[in-house]
Amino acid sequence: MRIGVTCYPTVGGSGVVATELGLAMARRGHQVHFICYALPYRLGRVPAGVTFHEVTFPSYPLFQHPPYSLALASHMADVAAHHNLEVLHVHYAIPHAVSALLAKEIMGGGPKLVVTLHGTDITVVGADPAFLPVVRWALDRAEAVTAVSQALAQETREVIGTGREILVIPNFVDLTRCDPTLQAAYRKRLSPDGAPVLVHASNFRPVKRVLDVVEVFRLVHHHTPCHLAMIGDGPERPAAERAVREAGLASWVDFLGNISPVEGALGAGDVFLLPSQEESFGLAALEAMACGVPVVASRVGGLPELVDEGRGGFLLDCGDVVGMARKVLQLLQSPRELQRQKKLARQRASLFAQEPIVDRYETLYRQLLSAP
Ligand code: GMT
Repeated sequence: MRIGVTCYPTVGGSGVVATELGLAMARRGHQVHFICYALPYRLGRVPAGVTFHEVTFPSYPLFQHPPYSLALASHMADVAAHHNLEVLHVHYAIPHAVSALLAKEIMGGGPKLVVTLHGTDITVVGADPAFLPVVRWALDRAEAVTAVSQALAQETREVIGTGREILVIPNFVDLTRCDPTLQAAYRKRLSPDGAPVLVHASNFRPVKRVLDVVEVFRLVHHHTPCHLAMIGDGPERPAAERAVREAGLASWVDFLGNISPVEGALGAGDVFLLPSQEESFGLAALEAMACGVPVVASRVGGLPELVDEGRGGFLLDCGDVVGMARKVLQLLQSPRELQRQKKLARQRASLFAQEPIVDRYETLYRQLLSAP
């Protein structure tokens, strides 16, 4: 098949899923064309079967807000026509789904459109009256809409008010990305004294509640010496750094920024913390579990579909930092139980292994192409 893919190329779960899916399709012999404003960060060296098309647009003094959606639509139409694309798969509805529909209109048909919803494109941005009508319009017209969890599909029906079919295809993980040598190197760096390591990874946006991460860590550290690795970057990082300093814990915490590959530091942890306010799926938690790191997270969105309570992960109410700290302490204070949970985390993650889930997208593409 000839497949176009559009996603945000920045560090983040939707871009990771889009890129890994596109790469997996290319390994299966399909022609994959990424159409984005920059090279997706997971793409690295562009392999055989994959082509990257950069969306560029001129600046003009009149454009206080550059009309990226229009440039993207033009680019999509051009690439789709020139490479005879059969499927255009866009990740994150805004503005990609709308640009894709415009491209199809320009072409008078064009490729079948698949829109994958990732979370905040519905729950935060899509729900905003500034975008809601255009998101509903686009979802109702795409040939297929998928969501990364049942919770997100349900929320889409409620928030967007669409009655259309939404296929749930969970996110996946490549279990072979874990690298024990790299993990051991990170472990030495993060914990030279051998004390346990808590780890968090996110885009440090307000919904991730990184201050809760720091507070859970502070409470745990009060009872037992331990380290904290903070992976990622974003608007809440300065506040988190300040909180760590004010708690007098700076020498116990490493802010690692956006590192690649992420699995080295993730896998060096004993417990992964994800106290988010919203999480349609929680890809970072799945990546941690795949490296054998049990998760303590909030019971929100799609996390209960990923975390099997008590078997490699634990869910608490959002904001319950005391409960989260208690859970982490229980794990750290019982080395045998911690080892058992590490094994269970890896087992649970294997249910989200890449290839069977890529099969489901491939089947969807084929069904769309064989439909009249
Ligand atoms: O948090 C965001 O807005 C970023 C977004 C993304 O582009 O990575 O994250 C969402 O998509 C991920 C991949 O499907 C999910 O694992 C995250 O749970 C989801 N984030 C939220 O729902 C807050």
